[in-house]
Order: sequence, then C-alpha cells, then structure tokens
Amino acid sequence: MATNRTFTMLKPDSVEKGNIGAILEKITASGFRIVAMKLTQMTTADAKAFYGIHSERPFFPELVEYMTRGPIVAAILEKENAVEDFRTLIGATNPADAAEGTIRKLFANSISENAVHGSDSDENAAIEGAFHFSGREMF
Ligand code: IDP
Ligand code: MG
Repeated sequence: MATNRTFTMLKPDSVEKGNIGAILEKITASGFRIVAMKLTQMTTADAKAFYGIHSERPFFPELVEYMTRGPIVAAILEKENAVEDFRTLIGATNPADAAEGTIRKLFANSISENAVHGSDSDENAAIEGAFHFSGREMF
C-alpha cells in the first residue's frame, strides 16, 4: 500500500459550504483515483486520537471541536507519489501562505479551518486510512 496512496478528509467547513463536489473534481482532475470514500463524523475520541501528535499544542481543543462539529468526507487516494503530490495540491496549512490554485487557497477560511487534510508520510497515510476504512471498503 505504502508509496502510491494517501489519505484525505474534506473537513467540516468544506461539507458545510457545499464544496464536496468542487474539491473532489480538483482531486480527480489532478490524477488521483478514489480507492475508498465515505461521509462520516468523527467523535471527540476519534479526533483526539487522529490528531494525537498535536495534543500539547495550544490549538488542540479548537482543532478537536472543529473536526467533530459536523460530517467530513474521508477518502483514500491513489497516484504515483501520492503523499507528496497531494500535499502540493492542497497547499500550505495556512491558506494565506498557500500557492495560487491550491485547494486551501481556493476553499479554506483560515489556518484552523483549512478545508482539507492530507497525510504527511506514507506511514501515516496507511495508519490514517486504516483508522477510517476496513479492507472491504478499499477498492
Ligand atoms: P497540516 O494539516 O497542513 O498537515 P498540521 O500542522 O499537521 O497541518 O496541523 C493539523 C491541523 O491543525 C491543521 O490542518 C489545522 O486544521 C490545525 N492547525 C495547525 N496549526 C494551527 C494553528 O496555528 N492554529 C489553529 N489551528 C491550527
Ligand atoms: Mg499534518
């Protein structure tokens, strides 16, 4: 699984703003194949576990509140060099710093409500994909 797959979430702000279709269009037009996808909602325990690496950061409570406030679209994506290419497609964490044409530049509100998640390594892509999907939900 490792090198050609990444994991993404279209975060609650993207779902609230009706941007699911537009963001998926950018993703598939950029050459990513959808391996798994669903509309789901993270519990507080889910969000604390998923973002556990950030638990000591000052923004952690805000991040957990944001990520659990409504449904997300979770998906596993496949493409050669998926992790790195998807991070390029989404742009910098802070949309103010994101390159023109990136998903965060186009659709994000702020550094906290930044529209999409993208895994930062092959190892985390596998862990995060398995967090949301069983083997029979991956195609
Ligand atoms: P990434 O999503 O670009 O990988 P991370 O540093 O892993 O960025 O942070 C995870 C998430 O935490 C971000 O996507 C964003 O929603 C939130 N976040 C990161 N830094 C800040 C901050 O300084 N203030 C508020 N929220 C932040
Ligand atoms: Mg990250």
